[in-house]
Amino acid sequence: MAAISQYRETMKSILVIGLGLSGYSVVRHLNPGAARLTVSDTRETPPYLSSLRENYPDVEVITGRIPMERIGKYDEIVVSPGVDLPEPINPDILVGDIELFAREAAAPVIGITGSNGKSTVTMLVRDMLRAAGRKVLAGGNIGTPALDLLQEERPDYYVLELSSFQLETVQSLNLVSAAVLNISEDHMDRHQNIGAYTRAKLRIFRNADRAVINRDDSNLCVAFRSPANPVSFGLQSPGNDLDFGVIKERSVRTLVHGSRKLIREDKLNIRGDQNLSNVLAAMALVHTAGVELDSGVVQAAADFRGLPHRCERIAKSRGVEWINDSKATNTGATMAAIRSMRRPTILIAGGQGKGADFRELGGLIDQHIRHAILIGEDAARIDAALCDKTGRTFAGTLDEAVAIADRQAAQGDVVLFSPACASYDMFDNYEHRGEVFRKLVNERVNR
Ligand code: UMA
Ligand code: ADP
Repeated sequence: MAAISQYRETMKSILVIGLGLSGYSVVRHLNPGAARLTVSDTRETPPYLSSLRENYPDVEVITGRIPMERIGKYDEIVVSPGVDLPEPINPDILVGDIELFAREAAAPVIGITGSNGKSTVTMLVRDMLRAAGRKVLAGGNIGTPALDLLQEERPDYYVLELSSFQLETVQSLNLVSAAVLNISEDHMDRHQNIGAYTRAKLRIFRNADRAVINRDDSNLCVAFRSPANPVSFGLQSPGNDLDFGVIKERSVRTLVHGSRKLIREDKLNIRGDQNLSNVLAAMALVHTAGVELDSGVVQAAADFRGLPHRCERIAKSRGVEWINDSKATNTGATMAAIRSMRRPTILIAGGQGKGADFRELGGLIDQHIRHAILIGEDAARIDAALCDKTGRTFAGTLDEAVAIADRQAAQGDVVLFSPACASYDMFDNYEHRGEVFRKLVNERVNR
């Protein structure tokens, strides 16, 4: 007995903050037999509480605010992404799940961050590498916690979607190829300002072998100073043989790597300039990770059909197209969606604005939107960003918004549901919001 308690005394003591997907994956990874674990969560009933109690009854759980004096007692603190710490914690002992992953990953890792397009590019890269015959595991912010990937057989490549929150606490991540797709305001309720948010994103290039950067994004100029031998992508001709871009010949756009033509825009299944950028970024990542862009790999990009809730066409009825872009949880995504619409558009937007500045989006709505239907907690803030003559209606529920859109829409119009906001005021998450929209639209158009 004495030996066991002595052993426990010498075990590292670790505090895991947050008991959602990441926190629970950290517990599984750290294996409570090998470390003294405490898990804390400010929520009274965090998502994995009952699983933890059932599978790891010896792990101490603290719900509600953890007393600050206790925090100093741990050897290491593993914080879940997005958790607002009550006080700054010594950065030498503060890590996240991605840092733990980086310490153990035994295959090359490709990393993707940016304000928008991360999931799309992560899936494109996965599909392209698989088409090249490589074994690939993808995860991270996209939904499968990175640490869960370590439970599987070692792949040829890991592909990680990384959020600004996850990047804040990485030290030893050494990516074979890393991309920042774009920077526009997001999570302003959590980051001090856009500068702090950008700096968190740019941490992806620390120790990276190669950097992939969007040269169309003026917020990313500073990234070109990365020591990781940058390769750029953008929607104009690349102008050299290293970079990726687009050339236009007799009004047909073609994606190119230097002077090599890769594929025509009209051969791609996913549409809009934002997706052209995404495909170019994915190609640059695959190439810089050392995989040849042969015809099979390029075809995999062309075959990619896009993910649900991202400018997804869900119905066409009486000449009106309905588009579900529920994943647009910030203004940048909604602006990209509006710009990609080729027909008169009715927009449904609103939700929780996360402290965003809606002025630029407001200007674009004034220019391009036939009628705006505003929902959710921050509807009035979007309304305030519109000029007086832009038609708009407030709706109390999504059901009401869909009914108004149906009345407003004429043949040849598009109804675009692109909220520019988080969903938590009215829904469980963006997927729930998108599924509710899909159901409401189907009920309406199939009547
Ligand atoms: N929270 C508290 N108190 C706590 C712990 C959490 O209030 O003690 C709140 C915080 O606002 C926190 C939120 O709950 O941000 C979610 O925390 P969680 O521990 O439940 O989150 P996980 O289930 O671990 O999910 C996280 C990512 N969530 C966030 O970064 C907010 C998931 O990304 C990711 O898929 C998952 O890890 C696996 O890696 C989601 C997301 O919304 C999709 N990401 C943001 C985005 O894409 O914009 C960054
Ligand atoms: P993320 O994982 O960064 O949230 P997604 O691929 O899930 O990115 O797309 C989220 C939202 O951003 C969707 O509304 C989608 O239409 C939009 N989007 C996708 N790619 C881009 C891009 N390159 N620029 C701006 N918006 C984009």
